[in-house]
Amino acid sequence: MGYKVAVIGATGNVGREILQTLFERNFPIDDIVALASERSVGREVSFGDKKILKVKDLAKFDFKGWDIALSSPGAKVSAIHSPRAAAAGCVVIDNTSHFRMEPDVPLVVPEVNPQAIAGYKKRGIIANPNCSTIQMVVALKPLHDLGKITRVVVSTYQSVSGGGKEAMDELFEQTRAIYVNDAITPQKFPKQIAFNVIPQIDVFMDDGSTKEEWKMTVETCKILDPDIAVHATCVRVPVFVSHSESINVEFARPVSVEAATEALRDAPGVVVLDTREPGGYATPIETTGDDPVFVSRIRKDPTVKNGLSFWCVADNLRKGAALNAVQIAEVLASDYLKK
Ligand code: 2RA
Repeated sequence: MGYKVAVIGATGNVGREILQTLFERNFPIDDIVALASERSVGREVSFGDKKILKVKDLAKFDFKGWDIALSSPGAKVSAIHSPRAAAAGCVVIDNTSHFRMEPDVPLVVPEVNPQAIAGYKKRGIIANPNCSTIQMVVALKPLHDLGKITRVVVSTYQSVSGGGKEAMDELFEQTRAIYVNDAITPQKFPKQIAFNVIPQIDVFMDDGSTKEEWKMTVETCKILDPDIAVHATCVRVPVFVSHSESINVEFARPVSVEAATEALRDAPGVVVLDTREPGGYATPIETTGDDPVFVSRIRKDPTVKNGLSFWCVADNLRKGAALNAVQIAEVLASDYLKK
């Protein structure tokens, strides 16, 4: 016996990846529906190799009798429809930023805080964290268990797919325009993204940081430990898929490179790729389409008392979004909504 599953925002980058991930992981499904805004109604999306789903109108959909919704439309759409689905008895795994910091909504990365899933009973909603946070906390968790992390300084190199399909099209179009000498007018990004890097993701906050940077700080504290200080600089780079991060960690206790490497090798969801020779590290190209969080370049930071630095790469559409949401659904199904 399986579940009745709704995928909201089914035509977007993450929605399509959720459908693919549910299929690949053989999630027990009795019925599946693809939902999106009115303008996408009737469009077709694939569920696995053989099944095509015709998109239905989210605004008119009645969630009564549906078990789980995996939702990734915009935050404003989620604000309306996630509580509506939850009120009808359908547990929502919400991939937008809207509910993440609400105290009665669990924010979950299954490798880090699966116990928090139980909190879904309060609102019927579980929030999926931001992509850049997810991959970082998967790597930080075994290190925190080892030496108690006190401070993290992270710089990100985020792919354009984090900004949606239009952002990917903009990188493609700008790259083409440069080769044929056409004019470039940035639209989705604040500056030219092709052959460039942009130190701004999301809007600016009052303190000069951006909202993406703020998310990395507050979400890490909510998921992993409220006492960890996190300072982030988030940068968009002309890469289509997979985010990279340079992460510097300070511990309460000394942690050797060997112990950190061993803990990371043993950690769920982490693959260590670190041979200290040319090419002996992960890059976005070869991690795209893969599930794990890849960790490379693990080394001592001799400028602080107990410091380590490392490099971390993951497919932002999979572990950073769809896979994490499906993993939450798997725990929900096996531990809370048994059929
Ligand atoms: C980005 N983190 O990469 C965002 C997507 N959630 O733009």
